[in-house]
Amino acid sequence: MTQTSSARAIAPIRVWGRLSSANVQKVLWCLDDLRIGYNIVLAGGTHGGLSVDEFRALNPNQLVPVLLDRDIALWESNVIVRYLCKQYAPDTSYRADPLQQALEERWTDWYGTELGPHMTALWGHFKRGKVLAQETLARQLVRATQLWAMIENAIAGTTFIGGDAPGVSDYSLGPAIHRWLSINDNAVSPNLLRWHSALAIRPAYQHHIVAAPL
Ligand SMILES: N[C@@H](CCC(=O)N[C@@H](CS)C(=O)NCC(=O)O)C(=O)O
Repeated sequence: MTQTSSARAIAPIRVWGRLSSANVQKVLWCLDDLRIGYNIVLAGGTHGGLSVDEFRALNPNQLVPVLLDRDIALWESNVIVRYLCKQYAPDTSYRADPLQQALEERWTDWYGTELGPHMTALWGHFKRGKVLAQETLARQLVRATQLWAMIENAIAGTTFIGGDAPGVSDYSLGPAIHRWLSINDNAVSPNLLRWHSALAIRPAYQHHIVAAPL
């Protein structure tokens, strides 16, 4: 199935992915939030299509998302989001000062290595039937709570991680904060709630993340 979004990029961009994947959601919410036109090719999960030679040529890892721009295939969701911000929104979503940009983007890499593995385990437990032993679950929740508290502190006084407008880390962590608040209703983190509300009023976030299929 192919669907077309609003146009802005010069050459049509194509994205391969499935709508339930957080890594794909990052890319789609970024594209639509920045009003970059693209076509989506549903792939992965029940859509299949990852083990054919044509797809392997796009991504030798045989994983989604893949983004094709100007006939060049990019994979790794965070790399794609960085590219889109820098290429298509350098004035709003990517800082000219490399140090300021690095400060913002720390959270993207940090999420991948520190918080992401805990979120994968918790999401699997609560939503995908990959049930954890009670003790493991308790440990994962404690550690995830500690790590989310770092972002809670980091965003005191700013609307988005990127400042006044969403930046690379808002796009890359967007699916995760929604998942965290979905599995953890007792979150008493005013800054995380405020940040999530600021994301959730954006139509692209609503569409690709709040209304995403499991
Ligand atoms: N580090 C990669 C991970 C990509 C990845 O693990 N993709 C998963 C979906 S989240 C996938 O393609 N799984 C196989 C499938 O969906 O069939 C990224 O951030 O893009």
